[in-house]
Formats: sequence, C-alpha cells, structure tokens
Amino acid sequence: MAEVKKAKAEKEAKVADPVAASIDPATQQMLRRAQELGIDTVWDRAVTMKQCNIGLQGICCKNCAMGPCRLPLPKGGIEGEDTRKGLCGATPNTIAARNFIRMIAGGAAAHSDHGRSVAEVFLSVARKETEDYKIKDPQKLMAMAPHLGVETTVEVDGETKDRDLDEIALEVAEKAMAEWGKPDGELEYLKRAPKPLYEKWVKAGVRPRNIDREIVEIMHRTHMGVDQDYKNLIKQGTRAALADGWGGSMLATDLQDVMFGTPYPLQSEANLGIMKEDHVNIIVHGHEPVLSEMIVAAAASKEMIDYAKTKGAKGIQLGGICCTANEILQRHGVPPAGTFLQQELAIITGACDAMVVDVQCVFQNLANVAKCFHTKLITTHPIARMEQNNVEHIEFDEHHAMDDAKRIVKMAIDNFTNRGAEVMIPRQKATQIAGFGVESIQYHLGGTFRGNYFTLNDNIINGRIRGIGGVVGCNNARTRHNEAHIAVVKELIKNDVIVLTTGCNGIACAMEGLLTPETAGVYCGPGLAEVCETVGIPPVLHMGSCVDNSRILLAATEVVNAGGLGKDISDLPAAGSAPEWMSEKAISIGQYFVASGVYTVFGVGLPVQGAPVFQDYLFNELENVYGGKWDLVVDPIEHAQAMIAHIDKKRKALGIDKARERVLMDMADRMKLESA
Ligand code: SF4
Ligand code: MSK
Repeated sequence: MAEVKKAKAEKEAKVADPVAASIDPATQQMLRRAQELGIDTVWDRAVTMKQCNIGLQGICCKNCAMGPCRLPLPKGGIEGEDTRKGLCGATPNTIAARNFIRMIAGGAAAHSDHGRSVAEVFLSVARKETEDYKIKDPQKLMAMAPHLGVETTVEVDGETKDRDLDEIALEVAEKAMAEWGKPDGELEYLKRAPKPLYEKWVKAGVRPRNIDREIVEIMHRTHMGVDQDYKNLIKQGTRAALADGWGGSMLATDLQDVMFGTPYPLQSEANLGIMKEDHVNIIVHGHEPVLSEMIVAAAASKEMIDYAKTKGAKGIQLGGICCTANEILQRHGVPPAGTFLQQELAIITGACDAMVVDVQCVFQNLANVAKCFHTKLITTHPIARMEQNNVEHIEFDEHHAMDDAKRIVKMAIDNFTNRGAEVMIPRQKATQIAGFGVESIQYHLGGTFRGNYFTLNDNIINGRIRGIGGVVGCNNARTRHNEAHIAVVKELIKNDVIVLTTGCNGIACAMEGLLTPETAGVYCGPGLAEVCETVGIPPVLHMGSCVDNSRILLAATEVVNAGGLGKDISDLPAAGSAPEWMSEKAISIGQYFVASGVYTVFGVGLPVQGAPVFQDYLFNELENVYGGKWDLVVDPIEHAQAMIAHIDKKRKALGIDKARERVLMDMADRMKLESA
C-alpha cells in the first residue's frame, strides 16, 4: 500500500501545479484539463526536465569536438586568479562572451530575416508583381524615405514637385533590400538616433556595415580559435544587435506600417476566452504578419463567412498567440488568445479548428497536442516545418497570397464539423486598448494642434510622470506565468512611471486589464493617473510586436528631440525591462537597448553569471561606452525598484528631481502650506 502511495505521489509530482504555474485562472483551468486528459504541456515538462546549472551560467563551450568544456565556478567562489580553462585554454570570459553573442546572432537573425521577408514582399508591391498587397500608408512611406536617402521631391524647371509615389516605393524597396548586404558604408537608419548617440557608436567603432555581415561575423569570431577577448567579442555583439534594432527590426516595422497601415489605438480583448464555441476558431501564431494580414482579410470576406454558416457555425473567430497576434491586434483589433506559454492551451480548449503558424516561438509539441484533438496544425513558412506527420504544410507565397489564405481558412471551416463533444473554453477575457506607436503617442500627448512630444516632456519635467519604463519580452516556463510581468508593470505605474510595452508583456498586461484608461485610477500614482485621465490613455501603452521595440527606440528619440530632458537617450529618466525573457531575440534586444543608452534589467537569470569579469563588463563598464548597461534582478518588485532608482538618478542629473518632490506633496503637506 505504501508503495502504491509513493508511486502515486511521484506520478503526481511529475506534473506542474497549475496555481504555481500561472497567475491566470484561464491558464490554470486549461492546465488542469490537460492533466486530466493525460496531455503534457510545457509546464509539466519543466517539472521533469532539470536545467543544466553550468549551461545556465554561460560557461559550457561546445564550439569544437574536443568539448563540451564545462567550467563550473569552484564551490565557495574564486579566490585569487581564476584558472579555469577549456582544452584550448578558453577562459570563462571568452566562453560566456562567445555564447552570449551567439545568442545575439540568433536573435538579430530572427528579427532581421523577418524584416527581409517583409522587404521582399514590399519589393514585389513596388514592382507591381502582386495584387494582394498595396501601399496602405503612403504618408509613412514618405516619412521613412528620407531616412534611406530617398528623395521625395524633385526639381522641375526650378520648381519643387512631389515625386511619383511608385518611383519612391521602388527606390525605398531597393535601398531597404541593400541594407542586408551592401558592400560599403553603414546602415542608413543609424542617423535616426540622437546625434550624441551616433557619435558614441562612431567612437566605439560599432556602426553596423550591413545586417547579414554582422551576424555572419559573429559566427566566424566565435568559431574555435578566433576571437578570444571578451571586450572585442561583445563589440561585435553590439554591432549585430544595433543591426537588429536600428536595422532589421526597424525596417520590418516601417515597411509593415507602409503596407498594412500604421497602428492607431483601437479596442479589443485578450485571453483564451476570446474563442467562441459556436464559431470557427482560427488561431494564428508566430511573428510575420505577411500571411496573417491575408488571413484577416479572408476570414472577414462574405464568401468565407457564408461558407462557415453552411457548416453550422455562426461566423469565424480569429485569434492570435505571440507576436503575430500583436501584429493583427494593433492593425485590426483581432484579439490575442494568449501569450507564448498558452499556445498549447488554445488547442486544449478543443475549439481550435486550425492553428496556423509561421516563424519563431512555436512549440514543436503543438503537433503532439493537436493529435489529441481535431485541430489542423498548418505550417506556412518554407524555413519552419515540423517532422510530425499530422502537420499540414501550405507554403505561403506573396504572389498568390489571398488564394493561400482562403485555402487555409476554408480548411479550418471544413474542420469545424469534426470537433469532439468536449469543448471547454475558459470564460476569462479582458478588454484592452492597443495600437500605440510613435505617431499616436505624438497625437495623444500633443493634441491635434500640437502634435509633438512637448506635452509628454512637460509632464516628465513637472514630475507628474516620473519616467518611462519599456517592459517587454517573453514568458519563461521556469517562472510563474505572467507573475513578474504584472508585478513589475504595476509597481512602475504605481510609482508614476508610464510603461511602453511590446511582445508577450503586452499580451500579459492586456489579460490583466492594464491596457485601459480606467486602469489609471486604480493602479497608478497620482501624477500618472492625472495625465492618463486627462488625455484618456492607458498608463501602459501597447506598442506592438518584438520587432516593434524599434518603435520604443524612436519614441525615446522623439522625447530627446522635443527638448528639456537632455541630449541623448541615456540622459532620459527611462529604463528597460524583460522580466520573463526566454528567447535569443530578447538578448539581442537587450544589447541594442544597452548600446542605445538604456539601463536594461532582465529577470529569470542571465547566462553570464559563471564569468564574473565578463558579467561586470556588461553590468558596469558598458555604461562608460554607451550610457546604458545590463542588470539582473529576479524579484519583480526589486526589479521595478531598480528601474525607478535609475530613473530618479537621471531626474537628479537633469535637475528635475525637485519638481517631482513638489508634485508628490500629499494632502497634509498642502494643508500645511495653505495654513502657513
Ligand atoms: Fe573546449 Fe576550446 Fe573546443 Fe570550446 S573551443 S569546446 S573551450 S576546446
Ligand atoms: S513572441 S520572442 S515569446 S515576446 Fe514575440 Fe513572446 Fe518573446 Fe516570442
């Protein structure tokens, strides 16, 4: 009997505790259901799969077949000289720096290859090779063209005239494509940064030459026996990261806005409760909006809705996971069904008729989960297929984009009648306002007649807004789902720090109901609440997907340009955060934020802890070069407080700390003053 009890306890211990796994009741409910059905999810696998402590600290090298060489920190720490070395003599600093910048290469490649795909579609549009995509926002095209060195006017007989839009589009497309592989020069967008920042990059010798080259060079330098100086290695990491933030990602964002429309605030919902039992549910997941834009159009077409009705459905409900969700949310109001960690759960509802995936952050286990239900799992990207035989591959091509999208939507509709009896959709969903960007912040905080960043700056200078927090990034199954995201953001807004969010943090905040103007009165400090209530914006502004972190860089640049808050991004009372990061893209984003002058705090852990000298270089010395630096603070309240301390330090340096002290007088102080 005792044996049976023990076996049972062990068996039970091998699955995750739903309440410990997530703060979200919908997630907990679906996790319980998965366990009842005997389907494992990422959280259960996190219980059974132990992490390697040496890999976690960044000090395992497998860059050649004499390794893996593992250099654990001695028990009790290092006394005297650090004598650890691999077979070739590589030090912990070299190994950790090589691993770190290989992560940057992976992240920068993912973002930038996404950007390249968008640029290729845009080139097809400019060449008029596709009917399905158009230039939706010519103003954005005109705004981005000069940054690529493309003229928007032409002199004719001494008169300045607007250039033909088609001509501009073609030149922009060609110039954009060249950013990935031009033989000379530097990335065109670098000069969009504040001048002092650009000059720092010149001085440090880190201006990216072209996007592909910087990524390839990381792979060369980190090959066995090449670069063996952690400072020189991170310099190359910086080049590749800047090629991501001020290159591939920024081009992706701009060209997506030109083709699909620049986002403006709109209302939507978030969480698994957006799925509908009586509708055909299609979940799009991944990152590139090129296909999902077409799916949105196809699913909204009368032809497809009528077809869905012939199958007994009331309509078609689209939803998203990860950043494809954010892309179609910000432009069309399509609601996200959840964050990165909820992808398996969307299928476990039993109501997902098709899950359509493209690239990045897609679990291979989706195929195993889909086998347990009627869900069609469809891969669409030539570079991202799955080995399991229940996965359909419909390769998407911009030349017949709408046909592909209709085929996929039709497949989902046809599958509606195959649903099993057991559908369980959690009730939870929250309202959100999303779709903020550089342009809409300008409009909202500047007003119709004063469309600029002066009002935002005024409110920072007078202390109503203490500073700006960019809180972004993934979920990580090694930490409680969404807990740190929400705790960090709530602590920031409570302390009058306005939050700009992207990626899965944006979805987490939406699920928690933090993306509504009404939130301000509940969670914000008095200064931020007053601004949000006056202007009618949420205290947390959802700026889009992972590539849209470039919007945060440009918003920060606009704040610098509006004046009164220093001359560079590093002067601003601002800080960055990724409380639950997991992807290589997060490391690339972190490095380009740091190299753009931002104090950037990560949660979870960083794979540099086993190389204290390299870690110190990232956490302290980089600040002397770029004005920004890395930090690691796992506890979410301490994490937010570290950001606030940095913001206060910058306020003091700007001489605006006194203004804030005045603003934060409480009622007793006021009464004292009045009676004096
Ligand atoms: Fe070991 Fe050096 Fe080979 Fe890395 S490159 S696995 S440290 S011998
Ligand atoms: S999707 S990279 S889990 S934010 Fe962009 Fe979310 Fe991180 Fe993927």
